[in-house]
Amino acid sequence: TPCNMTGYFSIKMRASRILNPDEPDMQPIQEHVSGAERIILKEEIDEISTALIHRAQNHDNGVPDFINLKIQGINPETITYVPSLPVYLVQVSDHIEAQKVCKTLLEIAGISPHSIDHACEFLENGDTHGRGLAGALVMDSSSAAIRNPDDKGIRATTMDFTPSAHHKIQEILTLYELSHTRLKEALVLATKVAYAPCARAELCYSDNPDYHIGYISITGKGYFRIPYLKSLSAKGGRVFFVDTVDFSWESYSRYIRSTPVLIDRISPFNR
Ligand code: PML
Ligand code: MG
Ligand code: MG
Repeated sequence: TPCNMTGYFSIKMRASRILNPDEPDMQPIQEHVSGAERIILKEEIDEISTALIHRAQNHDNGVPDFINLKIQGINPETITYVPSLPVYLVQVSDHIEAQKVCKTLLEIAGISPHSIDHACEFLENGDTHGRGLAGALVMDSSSAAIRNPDDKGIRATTMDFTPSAHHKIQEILTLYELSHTRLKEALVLATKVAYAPCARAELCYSDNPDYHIGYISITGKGYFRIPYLKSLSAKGGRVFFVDTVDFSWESYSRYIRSTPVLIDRISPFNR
């Protein structure tokens, strides 16, 4: 397209599986297997497409029978460039200590004790049906009111590092021996969410049963990575805390889902 002058493309992969293929009377149910996305340059399309399709077919959640790959040019005027949140590698020795640090950080971020309790409870036990949510819960920082208009979580998408910031983050992750963690993708998501209108903080426990590391991110402060944050039995997921005043679901959800955000500078890592 004529407006795609920076040459950036959004590439998104979703893989799912049909749950009830042998039930002729029932609508087939698509179960999510994996998803991933990047914002890349034209010359990377072949390589990244192959990598994402490979990823779709090699996930712990199982073998998909439906893979959707979407590639779309991005209008450069719509891109927001931001620095990554500074990363703090918090050192704790167990789950109790991790929970304590988590609550202190959220209080510093101005989240009410009521909202903190609700968020932790939700990530521990899931919704009223005991399910983890696909996507995030959006919660009022003071009243704990849920802002999602339906019972669906919201997924933050359309975000990445620029190629040079990507190179830099790989270098840092290698230096800190963190290349094999989920930090890189979590940092992109947390950074985008921290720059949303009315954003105040985020709490994340991995939804992967074997991964106990979680984080708290605070707008204007950083990404606080906390080992043992998630108890082994917790459902996991994400809560995005937002301010009451001037909050509009329409503009918030539009930003979270579709504003392209590129991290062009890597802020410091701190131990
Ligand atoms: C990390 O810092 O290692 C990432 C923690 C959260 C992982 C969330 C996920 O599983 O997607
Ligand atoms: Mg996951
Ligand atoms: Mg995830």
